Amino acid sequence: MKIDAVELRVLKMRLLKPFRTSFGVQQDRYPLLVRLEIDGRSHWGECVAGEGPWYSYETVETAWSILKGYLIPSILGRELRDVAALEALFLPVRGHRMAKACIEMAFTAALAEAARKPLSRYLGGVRDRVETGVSVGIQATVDELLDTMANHLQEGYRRIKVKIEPGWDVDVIAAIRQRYPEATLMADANSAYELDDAAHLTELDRFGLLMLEQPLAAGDLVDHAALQRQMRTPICLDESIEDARSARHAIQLGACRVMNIKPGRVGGFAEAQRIHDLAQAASIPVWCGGMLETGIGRACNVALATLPGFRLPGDISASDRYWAEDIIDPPFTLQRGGTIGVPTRWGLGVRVRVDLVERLTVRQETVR
Ligand code: NPG
Repeated sequence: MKIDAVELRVLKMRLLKPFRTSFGVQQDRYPLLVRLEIDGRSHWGECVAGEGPWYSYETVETAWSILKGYLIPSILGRELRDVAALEALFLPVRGHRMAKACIEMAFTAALAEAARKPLSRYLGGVRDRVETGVSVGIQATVDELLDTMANHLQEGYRRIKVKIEPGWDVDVIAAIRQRYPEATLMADANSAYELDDAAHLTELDRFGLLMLEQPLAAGDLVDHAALQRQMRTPICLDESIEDARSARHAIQLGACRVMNIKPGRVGGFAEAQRIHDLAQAASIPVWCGGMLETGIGRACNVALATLPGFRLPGDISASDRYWAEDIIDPPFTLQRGGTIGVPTRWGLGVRVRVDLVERLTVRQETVR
């Protein structure tokens, strides 16, 4: 299979509600899309890099530059038998896994289509619907948070994740627990704490949280292991799991009891599967996180979440949790039991609304 051209686009999309984490507030999202041209057909992918280097060193700008300058030229016009061939050509580029992932995922969807399989089945998925949760940003007041939660629970979401940071943590979780003693609840700190905060974080143990996600710095597996030894609540790593190697190290050190795998963060489906397999072998449950994707990235996340080790609900909410209008048709909707249906069409499985993509585009370039 040969990639004849790659089109890069940045869209500007307004979130229905601003999303606040310990990094800051996000109102507009600028998704970077790629469109691979293979034998006259289009195959879309989405890069999850953010606007600034907060969650990761990668940004929309760095991804664009690395894609255009290095990754795309290394693959254009070459015969690529499989994903391993593509990965081998990307290997000399250090890091930049978000930039690599969007091409890898679009290419894998193209391979699935050529094999006449839905992406989920092509990856080895075993489910036709995936359980979803919802991630709730930091709110101005606890009452607002409780109201937002009430709405999401009523919509049918089964698991609620709340963002925490110093000053918005133990008391907030206590208030939620008082109102919703039974809710499946977890907290995500996005690296907002230090190991010195261990005694404070341990207070979270009394709330029966499903997990505490990424309390300490990305890459700090040693401190996470020390914290996990002190806490009953399972620690889940997200930013720290950059690739299969860091996943292996996290397991060896006992740095976590759960992993969040985002294919768009770790370099694509193949690396995500390797992490999944390592976690499976170590009996560590995994789930699929989200990066406020459009329907294109969401379709990739849904497909990955059908693998057997994805035993916990993901941050794969319905399109209408993020966007007034998603760029795919039909949009993802929340269905019975708080699940999302897995597309059954071959390849990516969703139709991209090219006219809408055109209208939202703020930057575009084709590399041949
Ligand atoms: O539902 O897509 C979603 C958002 C889930 O909380 C979520 N994502 O830290 O995992 C995270 C966080 C995030 C969003 C990180 C955007 C970076 C960018």
